Amino acid sequence: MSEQEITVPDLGGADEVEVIEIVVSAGDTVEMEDSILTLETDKASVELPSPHAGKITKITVNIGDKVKEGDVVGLMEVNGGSDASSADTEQAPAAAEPPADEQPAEAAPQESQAAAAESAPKTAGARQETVKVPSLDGMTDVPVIEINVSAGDVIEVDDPLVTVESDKATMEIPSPFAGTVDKVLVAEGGTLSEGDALVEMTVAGEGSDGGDDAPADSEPAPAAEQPAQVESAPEQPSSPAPAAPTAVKTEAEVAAAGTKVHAGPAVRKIARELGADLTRVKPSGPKNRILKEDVEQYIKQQLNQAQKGSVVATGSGIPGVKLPDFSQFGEVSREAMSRMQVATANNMQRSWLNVPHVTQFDDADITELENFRKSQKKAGEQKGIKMTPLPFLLKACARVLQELPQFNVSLDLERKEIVRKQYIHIGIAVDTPAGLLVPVIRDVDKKGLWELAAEAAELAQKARDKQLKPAEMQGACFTITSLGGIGGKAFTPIVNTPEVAILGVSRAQMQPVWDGASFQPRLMLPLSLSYDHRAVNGADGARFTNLLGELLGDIRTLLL
Ligand code: CAO
Repeated sequence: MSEQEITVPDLGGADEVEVIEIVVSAGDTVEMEDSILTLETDKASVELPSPHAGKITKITVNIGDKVKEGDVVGLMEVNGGSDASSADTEQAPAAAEPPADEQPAEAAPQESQAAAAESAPKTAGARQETVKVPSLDGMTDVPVIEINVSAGDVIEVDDPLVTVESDKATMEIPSPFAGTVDKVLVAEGGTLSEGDALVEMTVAGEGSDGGDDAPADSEPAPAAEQPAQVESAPEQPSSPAPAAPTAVKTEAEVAAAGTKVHAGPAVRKIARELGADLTRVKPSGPKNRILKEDVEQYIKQQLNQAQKGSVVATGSGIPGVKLPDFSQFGEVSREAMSRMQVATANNMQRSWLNVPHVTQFDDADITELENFRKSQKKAGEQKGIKMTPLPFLLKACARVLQELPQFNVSLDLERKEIVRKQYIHIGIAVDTPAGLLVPVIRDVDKKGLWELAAEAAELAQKARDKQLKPAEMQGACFTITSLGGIGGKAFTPIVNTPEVAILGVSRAQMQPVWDGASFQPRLMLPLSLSYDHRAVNGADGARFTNLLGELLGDIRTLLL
């Protein structure tokens, strides 16, 4: 054992930085690279890692202190005899060290071996991966505003690696693999574009999320292979089929969930380990940063609550639902919800709690539409495309969105702005064995009925085969959820926020309709339009279904 000073390393040009978080205290045992402090400059927060493995004997700074390169921030007893070997190893120029995999194991200093083994625990089939930036929707040089992981972190698939912020959105880039972070290749304040290397990691071997069948490159796996996002997936936006994970988590998702939290990587790591949702933790640090103590306090509260009774938390200050012990009523069994089910549940609840829903009901007379559709059966057989009522609904809704653009918006309440979309992409809810998914058909207004029929069928099949890519589930302005092939008279679909409206379609039925002289048998299609009453008023809701009814009633008007 020898006592060593812990000093502030090179601060990349910054003169003085503020201590905003002290992660350890005297008596704590730490590993090399474990966080000791978090320091904050004007531009970024950085962690001060432990230079050795050992025991902290003293921390000589306080939160709020200003420190500069070389300042002593604490003392520690270093494990093993002389620490010179590790210090030498660390300070040796990188080029002088052979790459780890070329270094003969027996020649490596003991401490290096231990550190390597610990920072990258290997299981059978473990492999090295460089995670690269996925598609940023065409954006390049997007500033990195937060690094969410550090070397040595053990992470799961979809854990956020970094947060980037463009003019338009804040996005978290999730990990496509489970495993151990070996090296973070980006810095806060830097910029990223698609394909840039983010993180080097050791990916867990067979039997884990990042098994050998994981994709060889580091692009996010197709949705079906990726567990759904629980927080922002997803989350792509929420209901009715929001469960699909996304390559990056958008600001809307993050903001909708209140997930824009300020916390250093060490605190995030603790929160992950303890299963604490940081969006629910009350910050007490400077600039609303969440400190380690805040996470501990939150966990204590949760435990107290749990001891008082099993309560399903709903968030938003709404009292939870207390579950009884069901076994007192009869035999029960329990099974874990899939990640997709959890994500769908969260997204439904998020939308239901955030969006004041109103549902407008109406019927459209599709007698002529149906005659025309049936007349196209032969043509469809020749083309190998099945023409269902859905393409007509897509085309008619695209027209209504053009005529009533107040439905083609999202609300940005943080900035008190309405985001008007100059494109018409429509999501279609698809019922799959794994749950609801919403693939998106782009530029519906520019496509013909056959093209829409083919694309809808292809996307629905991909959804059922778990082959949809995250990009194929993003960007919808509006959603259609058709239960027409299944049944029912009407329902109240949940808006797929941040969209502001969704059309539910039930089963068409022959009905006697009064034409002023007699009842006529007409095929009536029930429409259920749910909308966000903050963005759309009731009169517009009725105008939407009126116009949709007119267009579906005489599809020649779609040509005008
Ligand atoms: N009224 C009467 N019949 C209808 C109809 C309607 N509104 N809509 C479709 N049909 C008919 C079709 O014409 C087809 O009949 P035929 O086989 O005789 O031609 C049959 O129902 C089955 O259609 P489909 O389901 O294969 O095709 P689709 O284009 O209508 O729908 C899709 C595609 C993906 C929307 C649908 O398969 C699906 O998954 N729907 C469920 C969506 C869902 O679960 N939403 C709930 C979300 S809210 O919780």
